[in-house]
Amino acid sequence: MLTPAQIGDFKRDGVLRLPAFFSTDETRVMRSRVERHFGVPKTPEAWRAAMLKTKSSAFDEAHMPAPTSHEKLSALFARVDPDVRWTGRNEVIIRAPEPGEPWLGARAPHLDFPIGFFGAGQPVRTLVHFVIYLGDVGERGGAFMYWPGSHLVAWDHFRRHPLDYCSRGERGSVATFEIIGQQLASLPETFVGRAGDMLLFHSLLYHSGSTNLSDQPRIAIFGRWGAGIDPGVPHYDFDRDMWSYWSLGAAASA
Ligand SMILES: O=C(O)CCC(=O)C(=O)O
Repeated sequence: MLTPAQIGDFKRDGVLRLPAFFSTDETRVMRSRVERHFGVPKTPEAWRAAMLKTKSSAFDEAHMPAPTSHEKLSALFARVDPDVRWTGRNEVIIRAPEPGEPWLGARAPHLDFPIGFFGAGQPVRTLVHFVIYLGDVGERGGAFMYWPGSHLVAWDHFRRHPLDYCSRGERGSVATFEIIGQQLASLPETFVGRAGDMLLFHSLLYHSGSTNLSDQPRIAIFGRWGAGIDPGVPHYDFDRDMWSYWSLGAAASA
């Protein structure tokens, strides 16, 4: 399920596109559940109003595919790393339709720190994140944007400034994201895709949501997954080789 070429791409770019990973039927069911959660809005205005009234975070995680329960996704994650007992969270993220508004591109480039979102649960050394589209997403339709190779730049930054990871020192996250952003040589790429497509991305990838100028909501499921760690154990020792925390594809080559 993961070829050596895919593993090489993932290590270099920090992303792996998996078109049509979820079937049309499965995707349709997930999407209609999300739409029902928001009261089945029919227009861009109705979507924007529904999103002010209804929290995405209240959408039941049991209705989202997880590496701990969804057969095909579990098999994929076992290929990524057979030694990890996958721990993490999923959430629905919608980018409301704003037709007629100016194009603002990447809205808030950042990388995900495993704090807050995981609540008071077990700390997680996040490894693999994903975006699953529950509808077709075109250019300027609220696509996920990312900087290929930025996970390597971020690792190098945290090697020199380990306290910046999860903002444990003096620098706040916004300043850290700005400094990392200035070091990036690549331009952002846009994840244009179809319903059912999934993009796996390294947990240190620099990324952003973008403006949705279409008349449809961009509905996606985001997952942030990794290895549970004991409280007090550092997420990473950035002096190590970043891939020493992975046995990426070990099962594939076994
Ligand atoms: O909605 C998106 O495309 C991006 C969301 C995001 O960057 C995040 O939640 O970390």
